[in-house]
Amino acid sequence: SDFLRDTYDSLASNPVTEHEKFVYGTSGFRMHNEKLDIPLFATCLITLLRSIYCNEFIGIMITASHNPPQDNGFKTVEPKGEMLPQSWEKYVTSIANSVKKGKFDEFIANFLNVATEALKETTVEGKELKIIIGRDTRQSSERFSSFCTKFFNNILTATHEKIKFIDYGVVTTPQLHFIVRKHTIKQQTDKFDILNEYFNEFFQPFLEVMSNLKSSRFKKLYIDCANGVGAVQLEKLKEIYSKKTKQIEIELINTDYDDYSKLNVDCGADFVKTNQRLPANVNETLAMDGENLFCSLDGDADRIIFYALDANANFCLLDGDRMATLIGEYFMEKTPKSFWNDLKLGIVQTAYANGNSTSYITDELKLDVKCAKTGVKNLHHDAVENFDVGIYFEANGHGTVVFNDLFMNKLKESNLPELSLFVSLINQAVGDAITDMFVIIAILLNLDIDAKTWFSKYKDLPNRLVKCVVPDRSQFETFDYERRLAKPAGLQDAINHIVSVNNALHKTRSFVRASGTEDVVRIYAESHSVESVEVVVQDVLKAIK
Ligand code: NG1
Ligand code: ZN
Repeated sequence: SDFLRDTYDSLASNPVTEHEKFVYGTSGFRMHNEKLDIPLFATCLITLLRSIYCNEFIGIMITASHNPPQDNGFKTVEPKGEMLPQSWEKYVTSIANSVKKGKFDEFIANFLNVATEALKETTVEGKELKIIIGRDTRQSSERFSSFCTKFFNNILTATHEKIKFIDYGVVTTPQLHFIVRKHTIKQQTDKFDILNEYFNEFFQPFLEVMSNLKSSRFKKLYIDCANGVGAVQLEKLKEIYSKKTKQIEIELINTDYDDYSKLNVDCGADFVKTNQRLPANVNETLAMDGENLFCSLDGDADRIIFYALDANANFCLLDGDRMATLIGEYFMEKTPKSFWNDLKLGIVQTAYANGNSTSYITDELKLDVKCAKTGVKNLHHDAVENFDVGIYFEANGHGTVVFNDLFMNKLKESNLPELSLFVSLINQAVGDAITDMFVIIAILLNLDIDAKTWFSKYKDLPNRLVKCVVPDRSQFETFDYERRLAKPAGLQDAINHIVSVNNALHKTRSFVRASGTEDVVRIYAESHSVESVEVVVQDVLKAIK
């Protein structure tokens, strides 16, 4: 059609992306917003194909999560709320890289090839295309969202195909996953009232948890919204919350999403985890007071980090490892041992999990622990595969819990009302900062512990995560869940040597892997002392260069 041709020509002649190589990675496309027009075009096209293939709603989320304000990105969402299957990533990558000036015919030929391969075993006729979009609060998100609207409306007029296109506007990433799944499960084609749906599912049980409490050790909950979409949604929830309960007062901080330049700047989950310090606008004295509870969301509200200051104003980081172990402990606490006779409860982590959290899980909680490759879709998969109740978190605060029918049936048969209510707080589809927050607060209240007691369960090993720019990060190939390098030749031996000479207390670990989201390799090290960590990191850096 004319629309396709005109769009193609204008995209292909943009000098900014002339020599750019696009990759749809673990978190979709993600880069500076000025380079994203072609990736968006490719995302729309793959969404069309995927929607034909699945014959159900497919979602597009416009966000770059914790990245700086000028970045943006896109990822597609499957009918049941999962992410695009890995086997399709190469299709969308290939479409994006085939947009080249004066090569429209080649582009079309490539697209038809991709479509033929992707849609083999599928019939195209008679399918209604069903597409849902949502976006975060970034300045460029609105422009990208308008493009999607224009794109799908033009497909509609050009082909006279039946198309259902729903724009949910500014929503969190987990809300978009949730709503796509809702459309699929309920087979509904009309737009939902998202707040109402989400509220009924997760917020209602949380209010019930609160109303079952006789008293609360917390007076106030401070939520750092990273100046992003979390604030938009939590402002609405807060209004309902304050009418229903007086138990814990909620204060939202860093809510300035109208000032685009503030997103994720000096605040939010990624800032807190990386810098191990309080975000902007959190007062030190308040953070030392055990009657207050603090957490930070990231820019699209799929990650959360809790924290406190101890009596000496030392920072106590309560990250993904801490949430996973707390949830594991809670399940053990609230069930008789015999409950698990024919059920498996376990925790999935990545190589970035602190070694002492792993020891705590095996030695103290006596639970199974599995290591997965970086990226929540890998953790999610391994949790479902290995356990009846699988708790999974990346150290950076992204994760959730998944259950199978075996567990749900056993729970129904057992008389465990408190655990049943707790289970209904969990968003199984995807890691969700807002529902994870409900989950953690419910546990702390029910176990009657404050953040510092939670922090004292085990001691993190000193650790560091650094980036290193290399000429070609694709030269770094890993195995053993990214804990060891197969290539470049010799580097793993060098790392082994560095670790072994610094391993007096048998706590030292270090590994190197290529980032999937940035053009760098990451070096992680942990050891019994800060000094030892520093030596290992510096020596590994030298070995790489
Ligand atoms: P990469 O850049 O591949 O290390 C980062 C995070 C992941 C995950 C993805 C997706 C670390 C060390 N890595 O991946 O945990 O969140 O981004 O956003 O935190
Ligand atoms: Zn995020």
